[in-house]
Amino acid sequence: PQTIHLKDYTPFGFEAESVELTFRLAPTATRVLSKIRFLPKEGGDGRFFLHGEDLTLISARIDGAPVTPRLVEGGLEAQVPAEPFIWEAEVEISPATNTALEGLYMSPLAREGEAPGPGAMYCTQCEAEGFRKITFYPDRPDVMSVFTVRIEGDAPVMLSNGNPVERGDGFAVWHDPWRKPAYLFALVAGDLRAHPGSFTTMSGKEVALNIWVRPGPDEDKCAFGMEALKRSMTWDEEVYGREYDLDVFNIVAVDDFNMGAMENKGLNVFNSSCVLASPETSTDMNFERIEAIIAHEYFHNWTGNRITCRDWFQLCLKEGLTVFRDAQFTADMRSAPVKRISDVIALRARQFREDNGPLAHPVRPESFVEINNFYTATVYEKGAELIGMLKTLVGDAAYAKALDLYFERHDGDAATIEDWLKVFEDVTGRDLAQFKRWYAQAGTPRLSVTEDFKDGTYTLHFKQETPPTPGQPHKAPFVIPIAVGLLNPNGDEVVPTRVLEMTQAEQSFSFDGLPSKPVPSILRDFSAPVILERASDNTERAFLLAHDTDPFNKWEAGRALAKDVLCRMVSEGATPDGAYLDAALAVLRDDGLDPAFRALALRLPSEDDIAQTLFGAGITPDPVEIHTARETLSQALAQHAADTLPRIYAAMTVEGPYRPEAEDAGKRDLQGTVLGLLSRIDGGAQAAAQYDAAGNMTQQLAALSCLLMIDKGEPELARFYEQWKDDRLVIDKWFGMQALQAPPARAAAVTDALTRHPDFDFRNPNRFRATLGSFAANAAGFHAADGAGYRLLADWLIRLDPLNPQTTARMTTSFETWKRYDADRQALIEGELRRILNTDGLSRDTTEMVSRILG
Ligand code: B3K
Ligand code: ZN
Repeated sequence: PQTIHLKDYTPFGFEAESVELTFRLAPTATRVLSKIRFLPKEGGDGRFFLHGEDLTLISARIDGAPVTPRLVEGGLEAQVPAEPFIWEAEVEISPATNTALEGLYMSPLAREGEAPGPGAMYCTQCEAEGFRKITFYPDRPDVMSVFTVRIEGDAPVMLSNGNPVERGDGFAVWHDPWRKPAYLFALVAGDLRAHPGSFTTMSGKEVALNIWVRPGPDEDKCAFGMEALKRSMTWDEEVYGREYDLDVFNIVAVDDFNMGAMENKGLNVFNSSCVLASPETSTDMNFERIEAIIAHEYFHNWTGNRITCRDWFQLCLKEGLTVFRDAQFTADMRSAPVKRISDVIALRARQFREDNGPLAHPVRPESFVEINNFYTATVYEKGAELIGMLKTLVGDAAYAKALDLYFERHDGDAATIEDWLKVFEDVTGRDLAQFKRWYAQAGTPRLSVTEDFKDGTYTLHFKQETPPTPGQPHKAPFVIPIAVGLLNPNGDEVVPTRVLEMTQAEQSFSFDGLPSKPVPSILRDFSAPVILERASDNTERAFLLAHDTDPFNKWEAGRALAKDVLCRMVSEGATPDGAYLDAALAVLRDDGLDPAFRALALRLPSEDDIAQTLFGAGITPDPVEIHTARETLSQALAQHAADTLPRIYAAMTVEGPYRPEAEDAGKRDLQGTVLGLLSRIDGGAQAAAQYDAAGNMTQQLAALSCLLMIDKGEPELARFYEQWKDDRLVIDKWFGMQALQAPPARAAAVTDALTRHPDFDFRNPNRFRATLGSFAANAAGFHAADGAGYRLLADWLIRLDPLNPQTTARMTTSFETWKRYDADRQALIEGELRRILNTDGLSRDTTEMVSRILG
């Protein structure tokens, strides 16, 4: 397979002035007619190449005269005039047999060899390079055009981008006035029902909003998504001054989808798990995630659609910025500290893991084989961290000005990271050359710090070092904003938060006029995505947990304490540390703290996090020992807090009807945490009672999870299935929790049995991820010493790859940490990776991923 390089970028030689598409829908023989007006560009090389994949070319014409283009690898070439011309083509495609869920496909997927069911809908996914599976086209984001789409078929609802123009018997016509790249194209057709809404924009324009679902129970699960959409629209007007720009905004829920959702212009397509919600079937976490994803896709209308990317190397231009914006939105809607802490937990779990393994790559990669493999935590989440650092460095006012300038200067453009940084340079007069290294150098910087105190002056000495990553042995220093505050020994803040700007490999910062040696609170609000290394002890950590005024660092102190205790339990056979148990109990009892914060502070670091930390400290982690240590510490905390648990459990009861709001959700979260501890001492009595009484999915699932945790819950699992067997999103949870929570020694067998369940359709990405993805997240089970876990996952990846390369490739990342483990486990994993790689006809997607993981 061919490697594409950023440095090879060249513009396309033609302008695509307008695109007219006609779809004649038929499950296995859809005809797509295209009519495109191309203008040769000044200085272009005249080479006319159109991408195309899995297309049957029926006919082609240039200016009305039939032509026979040359079919080449990945597309076609034709001789074209030096003047503007009209290209026409007719192709045939087969949506009903498209299991890759890229291009035009049908959902639910038809059983093999059968026709799609009567409820099946047509649906598209084009980002990144799926449009070339629909028709021949210059399928690259810098080719933007105005699309008119005519859909012919018998579906009651037929949608595309933009505004509706005409609707008649058996056809619908849509026109999108905004120039857009092909990856934002979308078409949906089927028997769908709308949950309608409307929004009046800041300039008084009415926008018709719809969430489209299949007829039936889903119709009652749209209200929350609709409200979240309206709140997103208001927020983007108020905070970024961005107004919506079409007469309609449509969202469609689809069951078969490779990711969360897609921001197609005016026609967002959502994985049904990321838009449908009801109190009975969705957890608080589901509600929060749905709200965030709806906001994210909506925000893309300006950061992604109105201003798009020049090429796919610039992906973080739209994704990092849009993740940053949706995080700001969630912080405003809910609790800012809780959102920040949750995001950092996720960043460390996914991005630090990626950045410290064989798949490490810069936020702006320099080469790829398959771009779908680069929709990563690094591009998205680290990309968002870079925006946050930039905002910290230039300040809020300059950030706002720079964004205004960005929208003004680049509206309608396919832009680059250089364009993005330039608006900040122009607004602030700052040189951002060093900052740009964050986009180019991979790896998580280690920031170590030592201190001294003399004559009232307190000095922090920082040193930064970024380990080598694939293809990048040496790194130049980054500019790192380090937010610092100082506390005196009584716990009062003596120096409020100040941002230190570190630019050198080693650098010191002093604070004078201090009566006594302070306790530093460093990297407040997690002001940079680095690993902070500082010799500290558990007394100081407990002190910060009790006194730090920065909520993030307050939580961080508790987490560092727990991690230190767990690591010593694993590596030195230490027993649960009293300092930790006392500190945790104090947090639990502190009614002055937000319940959601208390829940976060009581959650132990994940097993994977501990494995990563041990490995970083030069210790080979044993997943089973880590699991045991974590269980032991939880058990000790349960006993230590035994007298307090019933009181807190009762105090966190939420009265009245279910509301997904942060305040109620926080109480339920803490109550669930307490229930977990209680279950370790009451044999599951309270959890069983909660299960029976639960009136919402949050509490029902929390209770079931507590029972599974203590290896009980067999009857509840059966009842759960009976109750929910007709709701596929709830049944995903049923599959997921069994695979995730199975005791390590039985996890592979339990998961294997789940894959034989009649409801396991491995071609549905949600079900596949719920089962195999959850299993791989069951660290001790997945890493069972006999290798059964590795084999099970590899078997299923090999089976899924020919049908759905994208989801297969994504899930190979379960193996990305293999070099952390002992020689036996490494050999077992390497064996499975090689078995996957040697599979005949392995997709380009999976080949690239497995090769990179093997290194
Ligand atoms: N832009 C899409 C992701 C497309 C993934 C293609 N493999 C969703 C999002 O980030 O909003
Ligand atoms: Zn996005």
